[in-house]
This record gives sequence, C-alpha cells and structure tokens, in this order.
Amino acid sequence: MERTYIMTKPDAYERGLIGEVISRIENKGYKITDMKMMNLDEAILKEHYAHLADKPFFPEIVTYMTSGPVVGMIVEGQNVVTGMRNIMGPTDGLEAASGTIRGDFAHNKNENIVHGSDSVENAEIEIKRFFG
Ligand code: IDP
Ligand code: MG
Repeated sequence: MERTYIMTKPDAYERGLIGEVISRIENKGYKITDMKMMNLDEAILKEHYAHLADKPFFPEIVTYMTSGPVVGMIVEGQNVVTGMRNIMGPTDGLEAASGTIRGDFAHNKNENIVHGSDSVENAEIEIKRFFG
C-alpha cells in the first residue's frame, strides 16, 4: 500500500483546523497509521525545505513553521501521494480551488495549512525524517 507524509502546519493548530484536515483524509478513505505533534526547529526545516533554503522568503517559512506545533502523520491508501496533493490543492491558497483544503482555508502562498509529500520517493524520505 502506498503511503505519504502529511503534516498540519502551525496555522491549522492556531485556527482549530487539525480535525478538519484529519476528517478530509479519513473521508477520502485513507488510513492514518501514525501521528505526532511536534515543534520544529530551523535545522529540520532547512532539511525538509532544502529546495527553498536559498530563496529570499525562506526566513518567512522558518518564522511561520516555528510559530506553533505541527502534527505529522503517516497516511496510507491507494495512490495516496497524488490523492492527498489533490485534496490539498496547489501551494497558493489564492489559486487553490474551493473544495480543496488550501482553497477553503488558506489566503496566501506561505501559510497554507498542510504539507503533503510530492512523490512516493520523497514520502519515504520524509517519513524517515519525522518518524525515524
Ligand atoms: P508545496 O507545499 O505545495 O509542496 P513547495 O514549493 O514545496 O510547495 O513549498 C513548500 C512550502 O514553502 C509551501 O507550502 C509554502 O508554505 C512555502 N512557500 C513556497 N513558495 C513560497 C513563496 O513563493 N512565498 C512564500 N512561501 C512559499
Ligand atoms: Mg513541496
């Protein structure tokens, strides 16, 4: 069974949307097989967002992602990597369609409620990163 790494971001915690994200995952028929609340530091964010570490907006990402707890999850299901990306919507909450998590709850390109792995290969790397 395919699996992916999903993580609610600090705005989901602050706005009381963790349950909403979990419900959407479960309503789709995916199984959450592990879950934990964590506080991230800059070092792990530099690793997790290595593809963005040299961008001018990287400090904003660090400020945002360290502003409160995240909830990391291992989610299993058929084609779950692509399926979760579809449920989440594109990165920018302004461009994401209504009905997607980001389209329904996010207002910009940084604070966008939820992370989801972008490939099966990265899913395994991210699961290892956060669950060991
Ligand atoms: P993704 O989360 O949809 O996979 P990525 O390009 O991998 O998007 O970016 C990771 C995270 O970095 C985004 O979810 C968002 O929080 C933040 N981010 C990406 N691009 C920008 C930007 O142009 N400005 C501000 N934050 C950004
Ligand atoms: Mg990404």
